[in-house]
Amino acid sequence: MTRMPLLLALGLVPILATSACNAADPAANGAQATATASAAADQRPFTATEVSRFDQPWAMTFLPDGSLLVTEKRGKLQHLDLASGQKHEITGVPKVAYGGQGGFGDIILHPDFARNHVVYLSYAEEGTLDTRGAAVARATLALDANGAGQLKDLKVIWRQSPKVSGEGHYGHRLAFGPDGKLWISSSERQKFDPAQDMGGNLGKIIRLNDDGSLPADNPFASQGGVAAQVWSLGHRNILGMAFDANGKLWAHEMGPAGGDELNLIVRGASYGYPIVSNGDHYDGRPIPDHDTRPEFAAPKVTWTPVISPAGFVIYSGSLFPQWKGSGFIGGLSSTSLVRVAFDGDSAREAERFNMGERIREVEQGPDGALWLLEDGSKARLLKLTPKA
Ligand SMILES: [Ca+2]
Ligand SMILES: [Ca+2]
Repeated sequence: MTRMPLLLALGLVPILATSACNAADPAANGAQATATASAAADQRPFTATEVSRFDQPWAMTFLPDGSLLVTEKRGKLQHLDLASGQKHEITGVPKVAYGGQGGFGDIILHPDFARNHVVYLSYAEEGTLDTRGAAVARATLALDANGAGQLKDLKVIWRQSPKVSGEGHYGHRLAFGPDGKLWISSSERQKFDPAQDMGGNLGKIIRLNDDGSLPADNPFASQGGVAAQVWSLGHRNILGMAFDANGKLWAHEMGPAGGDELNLIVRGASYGYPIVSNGDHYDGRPIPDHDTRPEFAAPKVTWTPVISPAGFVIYSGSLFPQWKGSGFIGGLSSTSLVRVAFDGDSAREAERFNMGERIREVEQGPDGALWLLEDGSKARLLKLTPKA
């Protein structure tokens, strides 16, 4: 049986996303919103087709042959051949500390993967005395002819320091920059002050050489210790980083109660947390807003109510030519896909699509389609293509 009739028999495809009102756009509020909603079905620019399902997927990346690697939070790495629909588990993965927000995290390819087959993966790692921390490993991916395979020569090249209690805010998003360096988001583990403490690497964006060694030109290299890994500080929980066509790094982060952020990441800058945030603590205690402390880099976009950003691509394909250069952010609590438009060093939310489910991960496929992973068990892998 081919894949499509099976899916049709299950009544699973295709599903259509609806355009949602942009809360930041006054024109979309009130009576006008009702008229907009009825017209929305005709204005949806894409069709979303279910391709597969995963158990608590967290991240995905495309291989040069067009197949897909997907991490699942409980600790599995899946390889999906999109042509045949065959799914195989990759063995040789590290043991993950599954629980809360922790488990298997990101997976990305070395820039020279086609030649060296090197992948990078992040995960929550158990420590001593009920502590945990994010870890990043590199390994060689050895695929069999049938699409199964294993990770070989796995080596941990970075760890969060210190390991602390709790199961939140690991961050551990990975990206390669146009500089050939490995970039890691290291969130603050819900411990607040470590984001400003250069004696640890929590609440920072980290920049390493591809083998995990320290670049000599990092902004705090002369301080030594873990500070030498740090590119920027004062971050809360970063679940998405992307480089634009000009080589600028953009990262979003979850605010506390309010104050989700999109930041342009500048060498050596502090982004203010937990001293300033446009949100407040969950227990109601206020946090001064960004504009009270101009010495901290202010967000380019801030969201209250929050979108809960997870996953991020800056689109460079041609299948959606109108979106070239736009950023796409998955929304967890907002169950949405958010399009961000950039203008030099500024950015704004340009569009928001209601997806009806929490969106965990966003990728661009080799043919320029947008791919989404929903969050949770039985989460769908969705392919977004232009509406015919
Ligand atoms: Ca990815
Ligand atoms: Ca901030």
